[in-house]
Amino acid sequence: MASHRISVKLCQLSRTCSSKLLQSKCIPSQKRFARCMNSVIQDTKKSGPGGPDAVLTDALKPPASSVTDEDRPHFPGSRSSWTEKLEFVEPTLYDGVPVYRVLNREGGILDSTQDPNLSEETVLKMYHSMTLLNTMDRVLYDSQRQGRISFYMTNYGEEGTHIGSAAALDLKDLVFGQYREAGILMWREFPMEQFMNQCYGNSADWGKGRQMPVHYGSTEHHFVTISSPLATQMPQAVGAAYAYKRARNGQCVITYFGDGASSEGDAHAAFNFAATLDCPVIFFCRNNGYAISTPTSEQYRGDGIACRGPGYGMRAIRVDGNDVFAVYNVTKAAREMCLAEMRPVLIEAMTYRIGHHSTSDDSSAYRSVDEVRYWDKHDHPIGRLRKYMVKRGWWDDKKEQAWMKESKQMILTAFAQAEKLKKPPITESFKDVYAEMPPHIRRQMNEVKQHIAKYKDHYPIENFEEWKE
Ligand SMILES: Cc1ncc(C[n+]2csc(CCOP(=O)(O)OP(=O)(O)O)c2C)c(N)n1
Ligand SMILES: [Mg+2]
Repeated sequence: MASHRISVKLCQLSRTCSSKLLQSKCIPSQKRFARCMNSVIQDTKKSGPGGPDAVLTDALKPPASSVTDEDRPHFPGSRSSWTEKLEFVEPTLYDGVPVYRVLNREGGILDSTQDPNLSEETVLKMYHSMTLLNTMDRVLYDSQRQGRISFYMTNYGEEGTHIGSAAALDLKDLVFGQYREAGILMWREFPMEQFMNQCYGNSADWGKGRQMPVHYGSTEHHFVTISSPLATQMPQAVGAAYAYKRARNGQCVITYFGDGASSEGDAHAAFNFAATLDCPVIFFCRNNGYAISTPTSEQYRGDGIACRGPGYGMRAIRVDGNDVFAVYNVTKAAREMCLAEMRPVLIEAMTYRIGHHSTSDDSSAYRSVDEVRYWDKHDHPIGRLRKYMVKRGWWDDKKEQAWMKESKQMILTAFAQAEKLKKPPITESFKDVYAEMPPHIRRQMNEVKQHIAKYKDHYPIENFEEWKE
């Protein structure tokens, strides 16, 4: 429950601060409020997230105040006090939500109370999943460059956010991803052949070749099919969480989204619906510094995404996304809170997108090679976990070499098989929207069939399976 306490504590910061100020019967000047907030953050740092915790206890208590209910404003929904000072709330009120971490850059545990104490088997699975994802990205990225698939998006640098969160969830928790979360599926053992089949859009693809590459989906893996329009998955996730709450099925919903997606109207609607309807949903923001070429400095003026949580009446936490154990701890705690209290939680995982946005992008046009190199060489989630494992005697160079060879082979075998398969029959694109095909869709399908039959020399029909009917 240590991880539970850190989240509760961090997200009660502003309430604690207000309660401290109320206790001293003062109306906060911004400076005083900022000082108070900083002292709370310092207390938090000192006592440690799981340590003895006066701040947390105070925060959870209603503020002891001589102000009676009669003295307070009675506006509907109001929970504040009166002031006779004309003061605007400054956006720079406090230093910012701190970044929770467990591992240092050398793979050492900073505070033993925060060590999730995962078994060797689990840590190995984490490492295998992160590196497999990394190797798969290299193979598929290169295959796009060679013209074998149409498009690809790598996950470089964000492996810690995927695997740390996936490992903390129950396998049946429902995932609504954005598009850069293949690691969740990797953890859930989505078959390697399926990754390949989907990117090739071949006849063995569970999505029947109807989606762009990387738009995976699997009912069996409780992973809703990716759709490209940003943030549309977020209100959908809230709706699913509301249904889960009503069904009392003991599962929660998680939705992933980027720093860019968080500016979409859908993100705000999702936050507010989740908070007001008390939905068991985890909002997991991968803040990787960029939305294609737009840096976060142009994306928002506030303190990132985490600070929006209290604005919507939602708990929030910021975590080092390159620290797989820290991500694991916060997601586990968020899941427990979601289900125990039927409330949403917002996680902002700080990370860095090492690759280009997609194969349609060239990031050298808007960021320096040195910036990218820093994250690749000095603060990489995989390197950090490897150092931890080496320290424990669980990993060494020999094992690394053997695993790299084995995993690359596994990927290349699946890749070669996928490439051999034909595309699904063209008629598949007209099916599965309606249980029974309506006449207008059937008419369109027949027109396409006649067109292709007439102009077959102009189409690579040999790459497609023949339609049956
Ligand atoms: C509604 C909508 N607007 C614009 C786009 C084009 N687009 C695709 S990805 C992207 C950037 C998203 O950035 P972010 O959410 O930070 O995710 P990241 O790519 O960094 O993982 C944009 C603008 C889109 N897909 N949908
Ligand atoms: Mg981004």
